Amino acid sequence: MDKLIITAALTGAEVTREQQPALPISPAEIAQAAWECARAGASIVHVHARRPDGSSTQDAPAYRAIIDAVRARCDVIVQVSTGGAVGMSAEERLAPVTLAPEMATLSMGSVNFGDDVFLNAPTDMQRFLDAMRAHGVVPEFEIFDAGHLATLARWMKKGLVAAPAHVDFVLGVPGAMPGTPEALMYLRSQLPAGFSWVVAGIGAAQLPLAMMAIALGGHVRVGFEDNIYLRRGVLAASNAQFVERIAAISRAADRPVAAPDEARALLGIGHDRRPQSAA
Ligand code: KMH
Ligand code: ZN
Repeated sequence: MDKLIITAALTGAEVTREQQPALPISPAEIAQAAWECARAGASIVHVHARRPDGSSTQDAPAYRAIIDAVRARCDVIVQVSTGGAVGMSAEERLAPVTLAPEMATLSMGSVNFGDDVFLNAPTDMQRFLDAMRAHGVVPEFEIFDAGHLATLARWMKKGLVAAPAHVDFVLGVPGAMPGTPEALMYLRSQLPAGFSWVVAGIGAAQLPLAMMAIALGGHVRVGFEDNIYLRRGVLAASNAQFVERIAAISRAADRPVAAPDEARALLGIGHDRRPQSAA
């Protein structure tokens, strides 16, 4: 089994300081959180940019400031969001990809998102993939629902994507696939050969699904974007607290945790992963 890659989703687009007082917002706060998480065993940080007032932005300079601040503190892989916040245009959401980060998320379809709709039109998704390829960015395909994995399979048939590639099962968003063991097992059963996967369980689903991933050979995403509570009714003090817990469970299960360069090797960062037909 590969070493465990832990992703820390530090900020997200929706969580507020009112809900989670330790939420990192400024580039310096995000860099501090990234450093703490890296020290605790994270090899990837998934980042969203915020304006000083806490509102979400996909502006390239805001992401530039975050990437530079993180780079100055540690060697963790910086994965930018192209999901942004609900209601943003594809144009807006694409901006951080122009900075050629090591990784970016690519949502594989539309889904209800609480009371909102997270819209991902097929033509926009294709545009995101093209932009990532053009800038040498490794995509993490975000799977919120079973149909999203079917879309990825169609992309494979068309020659747009080939193994090895990496997906994130985001489970427990109200309106999408539930954060249950059965949902994870189904998605895993449908994963194309040669793909790696990470699970991001939302809210109370975070810990049980993470433990399943450790046992099954998947990878784990934790952090305030997905969950603000360490346990029922107890807010986490930091993103790193989640990472520490997962690293301890994984080591106890005899599965060592990947360092950033080991995660780069596992994810093909620094290698050309385009299918031959697209190279
Ligand atoms: N904020 C969500 C609507 C991503 O980062 O790629 C989308 C999201 C996914 O967070
Ligand atoms: Zn995100």
